[in-house]
Amino acid sequence: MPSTRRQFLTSSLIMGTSIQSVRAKAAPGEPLIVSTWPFGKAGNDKALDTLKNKGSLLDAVEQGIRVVESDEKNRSVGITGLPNAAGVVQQDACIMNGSDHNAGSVAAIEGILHPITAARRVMENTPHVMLVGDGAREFAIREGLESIKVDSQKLHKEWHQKQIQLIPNKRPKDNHDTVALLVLDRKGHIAGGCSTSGWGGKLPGRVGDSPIIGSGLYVDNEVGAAGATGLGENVMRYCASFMVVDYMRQGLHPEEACVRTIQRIAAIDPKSAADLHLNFVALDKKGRFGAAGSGSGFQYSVTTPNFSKVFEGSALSKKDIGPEGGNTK
Ligand code: SD4
Repeated sequence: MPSTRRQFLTSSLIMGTSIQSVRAKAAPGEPLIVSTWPFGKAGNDKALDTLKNKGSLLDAVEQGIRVVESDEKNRSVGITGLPNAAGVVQQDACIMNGSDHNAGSVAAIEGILHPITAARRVMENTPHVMLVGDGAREFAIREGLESIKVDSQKLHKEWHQKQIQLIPNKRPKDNHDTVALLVLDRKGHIAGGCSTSGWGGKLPGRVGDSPIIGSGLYVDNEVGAAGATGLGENVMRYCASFMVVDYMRQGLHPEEACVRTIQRIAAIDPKSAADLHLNFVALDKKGRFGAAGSGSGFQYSVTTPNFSKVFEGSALSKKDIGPEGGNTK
């Protein structure tokens, strides 16, 4: 696509579909919390309360995500999340701190109630960034984190398998969703985290984008932060959250950075727009925020001391992305 058309498309998307978020921003010096999906809002509110009660930036991220992980009605985050093809819930989570670029993550962890806390402990109590599988579970238990016997999950195997099956080309519509939660504090420092049970029906051992720094989450204290939800395979192959932050570094508004990232991926990827399943949220150092999805219906939650509400992200249709869902170059 010629760059003028691309520019027009980007600006018309921003002006047309998500004007609220483009105009809105946090007041200077006020905290800002942005998370994926309407279910992130309860997490945002908790994160804001944590900051108000003198919790640290990382406390705000962790406590906010714990609220979403604790919601027993949530079928995509926490221990009640979607199982893999063997009927077992394997969770992924990460946390990243902008000021020192520290990060921690756990992947394919089983039976731990708060993977976000496990990720934070990896960051703070080990020399590593990422622990996976049994090693991650054993570490979390040694750290004293709440756990259930993995066998008790397997008891629910039948129930879980009725909920979801591994049918690669016919994925049920609502078989996924990650909470990615980003926080900008009063001092202008930024941190973020992610937690998910991942793509429902995934192969046992499959790890998605959410615990991978730069893919499901990226934080740069000089610029902003971004988080992803959607089909992790399409996020990981592009380090997509890093890409969103990089567009913001070049001066783009967070919403525009999310749109550009989807367009860039769609230009390379042969899949149709609808099959990309890409959604991003972002905030920048100036207190601006935004989001975009490769299809319609991506909602996200934004909280400041003045408001806490759900916004619509810019929706890129097949037409917006280009013929065959790609090749907009
Ligand atoms: C994954 N990105 O495991 C996660 C799942 C998700 O919306 O966010 N779905 O691929």
